[in-house]
Amino acid sequence: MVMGTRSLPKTVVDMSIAKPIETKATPPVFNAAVLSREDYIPEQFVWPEHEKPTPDAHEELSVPLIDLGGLRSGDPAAAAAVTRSVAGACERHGFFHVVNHRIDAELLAEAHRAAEAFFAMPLAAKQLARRKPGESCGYASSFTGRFASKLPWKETLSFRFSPSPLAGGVVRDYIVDALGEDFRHLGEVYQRYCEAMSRLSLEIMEVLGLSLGVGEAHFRDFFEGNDSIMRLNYYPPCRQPELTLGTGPHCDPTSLTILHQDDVRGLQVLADGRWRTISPKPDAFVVNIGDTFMALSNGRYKSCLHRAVVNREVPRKSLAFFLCPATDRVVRPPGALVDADHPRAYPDFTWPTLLEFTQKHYRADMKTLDAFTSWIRRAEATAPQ
Ligand SMILES: O=C(O)CCC(=O)C(=O)O
Repeated sequence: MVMGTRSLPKTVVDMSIAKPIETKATPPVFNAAVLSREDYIPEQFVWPEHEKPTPDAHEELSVPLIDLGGLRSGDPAAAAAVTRSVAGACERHGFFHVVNHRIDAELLAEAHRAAEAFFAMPLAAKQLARRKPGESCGYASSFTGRFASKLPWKETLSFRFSPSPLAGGVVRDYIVDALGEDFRHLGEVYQRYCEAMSRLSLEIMEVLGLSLGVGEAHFRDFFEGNDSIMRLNYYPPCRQPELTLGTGPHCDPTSLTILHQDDVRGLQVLADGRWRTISPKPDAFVVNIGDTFMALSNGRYKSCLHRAVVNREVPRKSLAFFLCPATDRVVRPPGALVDADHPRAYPDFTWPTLLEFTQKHYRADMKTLDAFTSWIRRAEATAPQ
């Protein structure tokens, strides 16, 4: 996927915050079928001591369970309770569960089965959809990644989705183009799954708008023609899970993430200075705020550091839908969230610029938004008048 096609002004790159992230060293091929049976993992997958999984992180992070059915019931007391609890979670760490989401259980099961079937294929077959450098769409393993150290113990398949066919982002077509006619069914499954996720994310946007006091339509309208990303994560078992990570610590640069985990634990969130687990709940989606929504809320809602650990025994899968604005939408908080006590925390930007920043200049972490803000402000200050 080429989402961020606009070139950034290279002359104003501040190297103290925008580190070049391409590397010439050749990372090993991540062939899950082979690596998951090796007793010793290649050194590129060994994470530094301070980032290794912590044995005490099995403590559960308590996140509110948001019942969208209760909200739809029209009962004002139920609606007020939901928005209060969403606001509380988003101000603390940005994570919550949603249930009664109206996502068809058979579609969800089919999406997991399709992911399992894809990742079970031989490496050469998966590489037909291989992600190209600088793009965020396609099959990626450490072999195709941008880094040569702290490699994640996983494989992913990502694609773009937009509910506006004119914007491109038709999942079915992307999959058939990349993998061939035999994969039309896989394409159909994720086309339907992404359409359902897009509808659900707009419903959650209504809740977020209410919880921030700007009305249910504001963010829903903003994301109506979203240009989003879907990612299938597959974490093979690892004989030395205490040395590595499936997904390294990061904040999502996107707006809202809707994640469904299979029945294997692995998702951890850094809340109040400690890593804690969010265990799978088959009937629920894990939702979290990303950097772009943090900017839209003028910093009131948090985009929080999270990661995924792996285990010795079984593979783990997760399906992540990342809601992103249409590429020409200016990310700017509603006026009601800006006042003398709450001045603008971040400058205006568009999503492709932030995406390109995280793809080419900065490895997404908990400071992405601050680094991006300094970078934009510096660019503005040095731009010719
Ligand atoms: O697999 C998970 O539980 C987390 C995945 C994740 O954080 C990501 O794909 O960005």
